[in-house]
Amino acid sequence: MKNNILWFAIIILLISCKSSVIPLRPYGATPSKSQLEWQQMEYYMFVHFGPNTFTDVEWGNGKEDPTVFNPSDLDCRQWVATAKAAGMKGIIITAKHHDGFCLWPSKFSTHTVRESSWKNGQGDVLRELSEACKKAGLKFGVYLSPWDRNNPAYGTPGYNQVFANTLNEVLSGYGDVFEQWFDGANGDGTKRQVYNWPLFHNVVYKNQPQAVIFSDIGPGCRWMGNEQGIAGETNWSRLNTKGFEPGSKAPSLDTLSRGNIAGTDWVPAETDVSIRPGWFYSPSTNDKVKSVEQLFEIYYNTVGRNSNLLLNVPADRSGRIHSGDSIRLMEFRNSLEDVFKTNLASDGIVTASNTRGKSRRFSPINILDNKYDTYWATDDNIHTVSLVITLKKAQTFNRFLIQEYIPLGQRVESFNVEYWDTSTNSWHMLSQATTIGYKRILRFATITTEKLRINILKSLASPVLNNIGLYFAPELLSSPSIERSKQGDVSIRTEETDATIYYTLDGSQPSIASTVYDHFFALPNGGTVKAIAAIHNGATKSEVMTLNYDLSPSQWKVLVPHGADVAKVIDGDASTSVTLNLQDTLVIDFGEILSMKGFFYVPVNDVNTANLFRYNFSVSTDGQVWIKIKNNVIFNNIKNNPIRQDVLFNQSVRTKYIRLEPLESVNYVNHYAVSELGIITR
Ligand code: FUL
Repeated sequence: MKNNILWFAIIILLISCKSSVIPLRPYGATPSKSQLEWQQMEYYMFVHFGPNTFTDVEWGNGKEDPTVFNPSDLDCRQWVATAKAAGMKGIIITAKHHDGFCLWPSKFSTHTVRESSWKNGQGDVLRELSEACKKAGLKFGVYLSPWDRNNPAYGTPGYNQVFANTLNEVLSGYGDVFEQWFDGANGDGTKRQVYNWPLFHNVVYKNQPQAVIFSDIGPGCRWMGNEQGIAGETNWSRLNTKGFEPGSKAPSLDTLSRGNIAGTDWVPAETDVSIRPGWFYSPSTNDKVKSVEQLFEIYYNTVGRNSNLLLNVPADRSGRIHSGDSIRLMEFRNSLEDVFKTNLASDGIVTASNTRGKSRRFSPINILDNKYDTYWATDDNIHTVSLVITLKKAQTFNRFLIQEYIPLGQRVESFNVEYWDTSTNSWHMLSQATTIGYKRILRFATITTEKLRINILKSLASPVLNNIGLYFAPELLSSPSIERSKQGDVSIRTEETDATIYYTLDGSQPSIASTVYDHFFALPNGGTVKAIAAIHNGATKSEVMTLNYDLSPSQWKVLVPHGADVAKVIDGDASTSVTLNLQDTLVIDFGEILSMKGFFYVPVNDVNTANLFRYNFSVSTDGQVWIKIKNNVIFNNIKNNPIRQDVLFNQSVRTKYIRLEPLESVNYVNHYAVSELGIITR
């Protein structure tokens, strides 16, 4: 009896202790199960593939001959093996891009693999890829462009049902789809379609209820607002979507990159960016695959800023991922693993200035236990709080990783990290930042310390953190930069102190046996410059920087418009630009007759700038009689991806003058920007 009373008392005590901790309620909108799983994928592959791969354009017009699509050696298992070896968790394929060409034999189109020469019209890329993904345990996702430049119904209400049928066909025929990617592009201004988004979403929900729907505004995940691989430094996973639509009615680019602090819906960010300058494969970009250094920058600016990273690696004309891209991906993965394999804080002791209900369940030690679902939290009224991590011994690091437990919402608005300096016996600031979200990584100069303090400065509700890590990233030697003046003089620079620059002009890879750069050199007629920076006699080398030059504009003059500034368009310096009125035609005099294969336009590399979108282009040998080579054409995808645009002519033309007539800027405003205008003769 006595024993029973004792047990009863213990149970009552336990119950009362437990109930003294107020349950932790979610704050605001929270992720669904699929959104959480999706967020944990972090990094996956985009593959742009289709007729554009063979025609060397970024946007096909839908009139291309389907027989151009003819990969000689298509191997989706090779894509999957590459993605897997790169540490990616899935692949999203452009099943149908703006040209309307379907990579599967769709019943609802006559512009498909069935009409191509590939496998005598018997092939199905979606079948091969979905099966290869399944076999290798990678997730499979689908990009479908509602904008269709081939379908005759496009621009009429009937098209919505055609698109819904197409979507249904894909989502019911190829197994599980983790993400349905809807491109927001809607016509090139000539034909517009009012999309029936509820209809499209219902097709997804019916066939693939777990799929995360991507668009500018979700509902599953949102576009980050640029194609450069940079998420907002402040990045909320919440967004106000009411009253908005994908495409031109989407929230501002700034809002897309930052989210809304008090947003009503959970619409986390996904950043899509290509490993090459364009989205589709082009032989001309084989030497422009992003460097490991650039990929790291992208990783920190996306995954390290609460965004998933969708890295595009286009398949080439053989139907495989080009060796240059796959080698780069492996180099990147190895370096990434080297950095993040050991958490230098893992054996540290953590104390907090507040722990929810003083309960073990919410103890700060949970942030170092490597388990996703255990976390530290504070009492409800505590929004400003500090954590101190004392390491077993002093550690040297330059990366700080922190995670909020997002199943309970995103809460932290700002925080900083300090380190203990034993020489002064005081705390010093290491880094400060705003939001955390699923994952935040901070970079700073290498430091050695045994004590660290994390101060949550502002939070919308009691902070809930589940992970903290400290890492050391070896400094990479950055590639040199190469510039050529208007006169054609090339100079090469490095920001690395004590580094030597080596370069070649014959297309070969530079090494420490190549020419040492010590002075600018003349390259007025163009050529290929490849350079590296190296220290310690080549023991540490940067990646190769390559620049291809054509004729230098040394003798050229801008005839109209007038004004001193306008010479910036031919100064050989892409960092300078001029803004002209849309009425201002640009005429350049080469001073001699040249044989041109095409021209290039360098826009300002900023999505908010009014770059040129639609134009006419003419040539003349005497400045009187003009031949129009391009009439009312557009620079494809220049709004979202404002990079150099190379326009090749069907045949070479001999000319002394060129004339660029602007017709429309990307933002429909009355002016347009030009960084450089040049010619292609090689
Ligand atoms: C954009 C498209 O216009 C590009 O061609 C590319 O597919 C990119 C991922 O989305 O909206």
